[in-house]
Amino acid sequence: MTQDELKALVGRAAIDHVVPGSIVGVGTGSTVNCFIDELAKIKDRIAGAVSSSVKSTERLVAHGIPVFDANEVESVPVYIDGADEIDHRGHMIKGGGAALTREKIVADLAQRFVCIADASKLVDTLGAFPLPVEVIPMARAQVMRRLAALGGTPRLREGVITDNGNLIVDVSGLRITEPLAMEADINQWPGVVTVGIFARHRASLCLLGTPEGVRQLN
Ligand code: ABF
Repeated sequence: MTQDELKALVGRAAIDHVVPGSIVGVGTGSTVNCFIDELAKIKDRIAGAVSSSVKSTERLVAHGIPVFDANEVESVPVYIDGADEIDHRGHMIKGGGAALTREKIVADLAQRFVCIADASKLVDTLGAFPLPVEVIPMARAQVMRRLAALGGTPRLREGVITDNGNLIVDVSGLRITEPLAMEADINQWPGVVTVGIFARHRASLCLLGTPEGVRQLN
């Protein structure tokens, strides 16, 4: 099966985790786009969605799915989102789609986080994928110096401004053996909006698309 076929497979499988009548938390990326297209087929059985990006909002609206502002809901039963990497404990690197801040906001509203990913995303240790960090423009140089001091190679993601008007720095060369600690450390640097380590908001369940079918990791 191609990677796109694996994404479609898990996009379909995630529908089983949607609570009827609820507002669904919806992530960002090509795998989530498969989920959104499947969600459209049952849109009469849900109240709507809370979205993690302008791109996902546009796709949801195009399907006629009501999109609620995050401030209109106290919580959602489930958040469905992809990942750039996920380890065996559900810790993730996210942000390849530059939506990490709103993704973490919606994940924080959710009772459960169901990650949907093709098998290529499963790793033993996070870090092969360059870690995205959303930063306030004024702090870019200082945050890059701090990331280099951690042993990484930071690079500004050229030509990208996030939905929140900020910059993205991608850090390669990190081996993230303590994701919870590193997330907490980088998060509190002045100028960091969000670091793309999802350890505090790790996935409750991962639906992994493999040639043998959908493998559930939790
Ligand atoms: C999103 O899922 C991002 O955090 C991450 O970059 C992306 C993975 O994209 P794709 O599903 O297209 O591989 O939540």
